[in-house]
This record gives sequence, C-alpha cells and structure tokens, in this order.
Amino acid sequence: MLLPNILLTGTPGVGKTTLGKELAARSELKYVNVGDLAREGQLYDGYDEEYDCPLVDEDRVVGELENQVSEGGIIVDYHGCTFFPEHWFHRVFVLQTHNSILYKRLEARGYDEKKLTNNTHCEIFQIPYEQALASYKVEIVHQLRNDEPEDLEHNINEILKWVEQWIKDQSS
Ligand code: DAT
Repeated sequence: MLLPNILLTGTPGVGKTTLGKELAARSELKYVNVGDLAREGQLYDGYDEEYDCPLVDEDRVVGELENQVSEGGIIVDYHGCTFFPEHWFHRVFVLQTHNSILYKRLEARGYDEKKLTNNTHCEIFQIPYEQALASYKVEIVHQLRNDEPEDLEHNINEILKWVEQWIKDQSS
C-alpha cells in the first residue's frame, strides 16, 4: 500500500517529536527524527555559534533519508525544512506554540538565556512557517496550534484523517 510522506517542522519545543511518535504509534507511518539521525551518523559540517548547536550536513542527511522516503510512509521531524527535496513531502505541518508556553517548555529543557531568546524570537516571527511557504507549495503547508494536550489529540486526529483520505484518493 502506498503511504504519504509528512514533514513536521517548527521551532524547537513546539511538540514535533511528541506528535510524530504518537502518529507513528497510531498508524502505519514510520517516524524519523533528523536531529537523532545526524547525531547517530555524525552528519555534521560545522558549528552554529549563534544558535549554539552543530550544523547538520544537509546533503548527507538527504542522502541518508532518500531510500526510506522513496518507499513512502515516513514522518520526518526537523526544525528546518529548506534543504529537503520539495517532491519528498505530500504534506508539511508547521507546529506552533504560544510564546509564553514555548518559553516554559524550553526553560524546562535547561536552555540558556540566549537560546531561549533565539528560539522564542524564531516562533514570534513565524520563521519556520515562512520557510515552509518558501520551500513547498502553499496548498500542502498547514499550521497546527500545539499549546495543550487537547491540541495534540486534535492534531493527531486531523493528520490521521488526512492520511486515510490520501490513501483512498490514491487507490481510486
Ligand atoms: P520538539 O520535538 O518540537 O522539540 P517536543 O515534542 O520535544 O518538541 O515537546 C517539547 C515539550 O513540550 C515536551 O516536554 C512535551 C511537551 N508537549 C508537546 N506537545 C504538547 C502539547 N500539545 N501540550 C502540552 N505539552 C506538550
């Protein structure tokens, strides 16, 4: 059975991992965390001083994921979205969280002041959404609010409904 590929993107802390893993648990889709993939394979090519994190080697990440994605049914989780081939994804979901809630989540992660400021600014200015719109067709890019547990449940159900419809459309 043919399955769609989904990209979950958004500022760190908006809930991509939580949503992606839960979606995978409730469907046939497979969850891939690009941050983990890069760490495991040491797919880095430098260090971002401003954001205080290693820079992923984008070409190697794409090369590493290519086979899996071409088979379909992959949920890719990453805060960046501009370097994946556009044709990979059937739907791009940009998760968004209210700034004060995001701040608390990132504080709980132990982020320092600079990282807290950078990431909350990223969210305030909707950078991930802008990047998604610049990288994919507008009609496949969807924003999802993800402030509370009820939002998570709602988002999972919405995505599962979309997946079901996508599968039906392919077979008709
Ligand atoms: P990301 O993968 O985008 O960095 P995460 O999935 O690790 O984010 O979530 C960050 C924190 O927020 C984590 O402690 C779980 C919590 N969280 C995620 N979705 C939530 C929701 N809808 N309501 C409340 N807390 C949520």
